[in-house]
Amino acid sequence: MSPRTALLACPLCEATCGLRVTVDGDRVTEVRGDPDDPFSQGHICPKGVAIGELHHDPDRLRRPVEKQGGTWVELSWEQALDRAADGIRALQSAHGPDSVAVYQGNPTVHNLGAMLYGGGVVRALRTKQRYSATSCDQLPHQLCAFWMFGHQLLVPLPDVDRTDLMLIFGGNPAASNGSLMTAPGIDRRLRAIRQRGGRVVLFDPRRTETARLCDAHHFVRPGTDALVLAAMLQVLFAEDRVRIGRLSGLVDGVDALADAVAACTPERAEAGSGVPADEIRTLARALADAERAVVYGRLGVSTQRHGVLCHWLIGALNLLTGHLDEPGGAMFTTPAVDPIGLKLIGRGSYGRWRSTVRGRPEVLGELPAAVMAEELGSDAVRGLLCIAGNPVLSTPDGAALERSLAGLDFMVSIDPFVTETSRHADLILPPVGPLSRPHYDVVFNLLAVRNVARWSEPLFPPGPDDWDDGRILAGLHVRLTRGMAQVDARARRKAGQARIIDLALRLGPHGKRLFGEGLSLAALKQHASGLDLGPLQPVLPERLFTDRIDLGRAEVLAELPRLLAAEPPAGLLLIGRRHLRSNNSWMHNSPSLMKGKPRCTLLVHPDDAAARGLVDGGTARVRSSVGQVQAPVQVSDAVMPGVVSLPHGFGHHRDGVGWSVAAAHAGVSINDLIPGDRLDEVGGTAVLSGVPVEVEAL
Ligand SMILES: Nc1nc2c(c(=O)[nH]1)N[C@H]1C(S)=C(S)[C@@H](COP(=O)(O)OP(=O)(O)OC[C@H]3O[C@@H](n4cnc5c(=O)[nH]c(N)nc54)[C@H](O)[C@@H]3O)O[C@H]1N2
Ligand SMILES: Nc1nc2c(c(=O)[nH]1)N[C@H]1C(S)=C(S)[C@@H](COP(=O)(O)OP(=O)(O)OC[C@H]3O[C@@H](n4cnc5c(=O)[nH]c(N)nc54)[C@H](O)[C@@H]3O)O[C@H]1N2
Ligand code: SF4
Ligand SMILES: [Mo]
Repeated sequence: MSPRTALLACPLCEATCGLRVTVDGDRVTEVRGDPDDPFSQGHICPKGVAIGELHHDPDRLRRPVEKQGGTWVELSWEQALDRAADGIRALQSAHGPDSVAVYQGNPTVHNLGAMLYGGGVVRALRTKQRYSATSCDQLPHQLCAFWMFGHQLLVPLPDVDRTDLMLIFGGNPAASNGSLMTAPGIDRRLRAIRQRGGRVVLFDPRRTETARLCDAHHFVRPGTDALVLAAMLQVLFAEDRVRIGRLSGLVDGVDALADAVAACTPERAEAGSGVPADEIRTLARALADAERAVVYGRLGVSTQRHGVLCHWLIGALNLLTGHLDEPGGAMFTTPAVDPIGLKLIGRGSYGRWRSTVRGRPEVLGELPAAVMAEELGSDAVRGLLCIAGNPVLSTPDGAALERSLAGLDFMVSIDPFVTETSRHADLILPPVGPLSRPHYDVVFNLLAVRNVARWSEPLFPPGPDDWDDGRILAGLHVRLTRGMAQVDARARRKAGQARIIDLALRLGPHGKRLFGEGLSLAALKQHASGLDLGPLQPVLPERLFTDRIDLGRAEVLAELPRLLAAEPPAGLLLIGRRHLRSNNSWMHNSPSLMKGKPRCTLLVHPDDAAARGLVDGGTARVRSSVGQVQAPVQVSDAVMPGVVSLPHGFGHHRDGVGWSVAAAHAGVSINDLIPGDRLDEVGGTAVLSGVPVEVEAL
């Protein structure tokens, strides 16, 4: 057979690049960016290039396996799903629905089958023990969206392609490829801001890869961004520069916000954060004066003690300078498949139940991942269903979580690999590789900086025994709810996911409805490289789920006096970092991505290194309140004095892990240092950044 070329969207990160994949027989021989994709315009990163390696990875499980006497034994899908459902139901009938926990990891949102069928399984479990990567990630964005606009998915996105001034807090798009702004080729898009005479300013405790693309970079002490943001608002109020514009009739709570930030002058913010007061003042005025400007905050300001407060203040800055829902500002999508309209996820909720040990409130239908180790270690919880997650490496106090997992009565992982987490399971249900499933980005088209749509067919059609996440989850759902043969049948029909997307496209804002012009799956398939539906459009007030936008929410603003009163932490503060050639914990098994120097190193500022006798290439012991690790030292003035940095997602040395390449680059897990007791008091997000540590030379 001669080589063929296929077009598909990369499902590996939020950028959703179009790929052009060359295939010879059943092997991928080359992957390039698709130059005809109107959104990604040929952009590709090393992970996209390696997607064939991931798909063909010999360590990827091909069939379900069960642990029998310490070894993994293959089962048929029917046997495996029966045993999974029986095990879960047995625990729940003996100990109640909450005795089985569920954790959903990050790849679920990159996976059409998991998006369409995961919710049903979670609901069928009827458990309050629900967890996901959200509470180690974007929860503050969603909680602010829920409280400000009435729906957790109404997350404002920076209109990077039209803005003239962009302030970035705690994001490193040059490494992450952009997050909560699906914007393939983000480097080019940021450069374009400067080429059209605009400015990009970065706030980060590390001078990152993104700093090179910016006009200015400011070190900010970890966890103190809210001071800088509050001070910008203080300047706007003190200098009478608030101009809401078109939405002014809708906004409440402005006086309460003004009172809350009044004490936070730029000088006070400088003392706490290290960001110069003059610069805070200048940037606040520039935001107020610019016709097109936006403040954007990401993971570094989400996974910190004041994550919700940070995102609240960012939202307020965009709104009060007239840049919310305006071109070049913070905007919303009008997605062709609208998960809000489809009610794939509810509007949001808060405090409907509490965790059993610490009494932490449910937030957006989940308990914080930071309490998972203690909840799963308590008598209340006996079992776990883990869907596309590796919480042992990605949630706080991973070592404690491992002890809890080891003590469970029953555990099922839906995962293609034997990971640090799934090695504790009784059953592993492995979905097909990324090139054997259909794809539509239900989530990331909602979060994109343009309105776009793209459908991908499976490149290697799955065989009868190759199940994707949708089929696995539907099969489990049927067994958990007993009977309902028609649901089972739907799951088996290969066109199931395509049909749902077709209907969703027709019913969506660009849709054909039942007759007439507009989008359907057939129409979308005419655009093999994806369809551009134009720049973001203003959608407020129509898309609001509240009558008014209230900036004065008491439990959020009450955090400001606490922050102002807080003592600056002594000693070194630990932050994380991402690398272009990795993806959380699970892409360290690709030989081409792992080439080059070891990456799991501790970055230390030269002054801090000298004070501790640490030398470049030497080994350091890093100790926190919950654990210690040893890592090679990399002395670098790119980190702020007083700050050290270790990447997350490493620690593959654990026994029995099925990742042979990753095990050879094991590294250590930063989450063995991160305690579970530090949470954002409002949202419950884990504090992954700014953790106090001691570092000594070995
Ligand atoms: N200290 C620290 N901790 C962090 C972070 C940090 O910056 N610092 N980042 C946090 C963030 S942002 C996130 S999103 C979380 C991620 O947390 P998790 O989602 O728990 O972890 P991942 O490492 O993404 O692991 C994903 C798992 O899914 C499996 N997988 C991959 N593709 C598929 C698929 O298509 N289907 C199924 N069923 N399984 C699949 C992989 O093999 C892997 O085991 O980590 C968080 N943890
Ligand atoms: N290559 C690669 N790409 C990825 C991933 C990956 O693991 N590897 N993960 C994907 C996922 S799941 C996500 S959620 C996104 C995340 O996307 P980003 O948020 O862009 O990713 P990070 O690189 O973690 O950027 C966070 C930045 O915050 C900084 N920071 C830490 N603490 C603070 C603080 O207190 N204040 C401020 N201002 N900054 C702080 C860190 O130094 C870091 O540069 O990336 C996605 N893309
Ligand atoms: S940037 Fe993201 S979507 Fe694009 S090729 Fe890389 S991993 Fe895939
Ligand atoms: Mo994430």
